[in-house]
Amino acid sequence: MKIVFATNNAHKLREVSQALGDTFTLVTPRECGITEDIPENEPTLEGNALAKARYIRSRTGLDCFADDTGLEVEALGGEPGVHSARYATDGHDDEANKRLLLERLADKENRRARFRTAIALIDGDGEHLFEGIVEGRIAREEHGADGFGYDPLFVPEGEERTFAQMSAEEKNAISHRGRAVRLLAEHLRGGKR
Ligand code: ITT
Repeated sequence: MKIVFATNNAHKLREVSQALGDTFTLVTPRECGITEDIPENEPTLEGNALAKARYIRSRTGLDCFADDTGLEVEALGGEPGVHSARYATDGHDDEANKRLLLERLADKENRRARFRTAIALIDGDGEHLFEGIVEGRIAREEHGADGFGYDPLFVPEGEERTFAQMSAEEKNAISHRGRAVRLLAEHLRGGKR
């Protein structure tokens, strides 16, 4: 089954392909000839995921889905949330984002945080949303070299290691994205297309 995954993030693509398994062949926007940045200016993760999927649907007419993810930190009132990619700068500067997060939490005892992923799918039946959440905390310093983005700072509940210290399989088994993708896969396998 071929489906377009509306992302320019190679790490996400790897995680999602692994979680979906061999039944699905994921095609990227680039492989469909779409090279421009896909707009994501909505105030919510769900809104951005839908906007990305709608953009690809209108350009290709193909079944497609998009993922928008945010890190929601309790002591920061849910920030960076939907602004996670552009927290410190206008670009996707992971190092600056992690530095700013540690700075803002420097005097905070409450380190509770969660990752939340919204996946929007557009298929023959219309639009569908799937959500995945993992609770955890922000470490005092970075640990590990795997994963991407904020992974070196995020310790999921019940663990001592950050996501960046886990294998891709371990992260997918408990992560926000892994959870949302399993709901997506269930829907797709249910033949509701
Ligand atoms: P798209 O092309 O799919 O939009 P993106 O990198 O812009 O890719 P998001 O807007 O969803 O993706 O990501 C928001 C931010 O959260 C960005 O800084 C990512 O590095 C970070 N992020 C997303 N998923 C993550 C994960 O599983 N672990 C750690 N950081 C993550």
